[in-house]
Amino acid sequence: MKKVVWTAVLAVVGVGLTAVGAGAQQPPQDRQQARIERLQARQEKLRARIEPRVQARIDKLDRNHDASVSRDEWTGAPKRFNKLDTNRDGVLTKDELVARLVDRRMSRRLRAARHR
Ligand SMILES: [Ca+2]
Ligand SMILES: [Ca+2]
Repeated sequence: MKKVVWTAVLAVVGVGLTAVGAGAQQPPQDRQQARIERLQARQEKLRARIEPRVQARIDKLDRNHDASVSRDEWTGAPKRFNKLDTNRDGVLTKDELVARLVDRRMSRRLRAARHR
């Protein structure tokens, strides 16, 4: 009788441990994918937060109202303009500025997650 009870207990514990183990044993690539997706969601949130601020700054500087900031409209340091003008076309657009700002904040986190 006692032996039967112990066998039942061990079986239940065994099943329990297997279930716990299966939960924790998500394949590494799935965990990595989930982490990257979380970071991408955060990136989207960051973009949504940054965009209005960039737009406000462009509106302030954009004297000819062509939705971009040319070199002669720029009031900051020329060196800074060059850094921000990532496609080197001589104007700063909202997309360009937002992409750069988001990228600068996120790229380190994303890179770290990909190489984990
Ligand atoms: Ca302009
Ligand atoms: Ca540009």
